[in-house]
Amino acid sequence: MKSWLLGAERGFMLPVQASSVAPAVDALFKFIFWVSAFFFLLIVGLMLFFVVRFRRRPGYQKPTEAPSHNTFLEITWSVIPLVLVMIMGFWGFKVFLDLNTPPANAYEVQVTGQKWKWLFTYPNGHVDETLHVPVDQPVRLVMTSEDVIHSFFVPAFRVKRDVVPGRYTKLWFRATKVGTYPVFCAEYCGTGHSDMLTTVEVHEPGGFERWLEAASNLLNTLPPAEAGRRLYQTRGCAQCHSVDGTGGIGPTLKGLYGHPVVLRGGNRVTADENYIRESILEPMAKVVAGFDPVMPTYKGRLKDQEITALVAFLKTLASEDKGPAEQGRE
Ligand code: HEC
Ligand SMILES: [Cu+2]
Repeated sequence: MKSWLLGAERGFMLPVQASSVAPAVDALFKFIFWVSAFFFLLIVGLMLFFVVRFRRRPGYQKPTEAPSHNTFLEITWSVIPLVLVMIMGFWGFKVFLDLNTPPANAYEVQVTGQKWKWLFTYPNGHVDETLHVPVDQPVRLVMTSEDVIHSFFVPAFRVKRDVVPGRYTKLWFRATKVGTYPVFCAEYCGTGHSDMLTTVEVHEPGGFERWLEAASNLLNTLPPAEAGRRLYQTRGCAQCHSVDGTGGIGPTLKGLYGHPVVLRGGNRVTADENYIRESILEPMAKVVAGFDPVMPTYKGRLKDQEITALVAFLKTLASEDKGPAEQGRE
């Protein structure tokens, strides 16, 4: 299990409070919890006590008839719960409004949910699989899904919202503590649902801008093969393709470059630069034998320079020894 799931950054009972709304959500939660616990113990405790105390015993005498009602008692047990429920209602409404009213100057990040990962698109076009945000600045997420309903949940921020195909849902928060916190999908969305984990990285002042600058200039600051490795990790390839010879939804990329590939229908091609480029842009054009044509096209989603970097990365994996899962390859 990842260290941030078990690490020191945990509160007692609830996760650490890392956003501006977290204390208010927790206070309300604790109020409702302890009121419920108190009345549960009071009612169940009295019930058990009366069952034992007034059980039928030898020498049982028929009790005198009970009064049909008691106005004072009835008003008391109606007004006290009414007041408590109204407190919960008004308090809840106030917190609800805070949770749903982003400040006007919020920094906006687009979120895409898809089976089974999150993609975060920053205003400058950079796409990442982890969410990075500056500390102490309101951030507004505009979220949508490519396939089924997902739910974006950051326990440390106490925010959660459904991410729905064909429409935008919004959510905002202001992170108050620098650190790394888990992000979950909280809506069962298929086999890979439990893998739909990522993190939100809260940067110290200035750190966010530095990170965005470096991450966006990946291709200019790193050697192509290294940039390709990053792209392989951040653009979803790793979800389906291993680089160590093990199997997956797609063929392993280990030992692919420069080797012959058997296609569906029996044809053979050599995996050169053009074949790899075509596989990324038009996955349906040549489907590898033994695999389903489920790879999404990256046309319009990867720049030429990025594809070149990916090819450079695949070249570094062109080893001679083949793993057991290198189906359709000789
Ligand atoms: C949803 C799963 C999925 C994702 C994501 C995905 N692929 Fe694929 N990929 C496949 C499958 C399945 C095949 C085999 C069927 C086919 O050829 O279309 C494949 C085939 C390929 C091939 C040809 C492999 C061979 O052995 O001939 C290459 C190269 C490739 N993918 C690269 C990539 C790269 C690079 C990315 C990320 C930018 C990526 N894929 C993302 C599923 C995926
Ligand atoms: Cu999901």
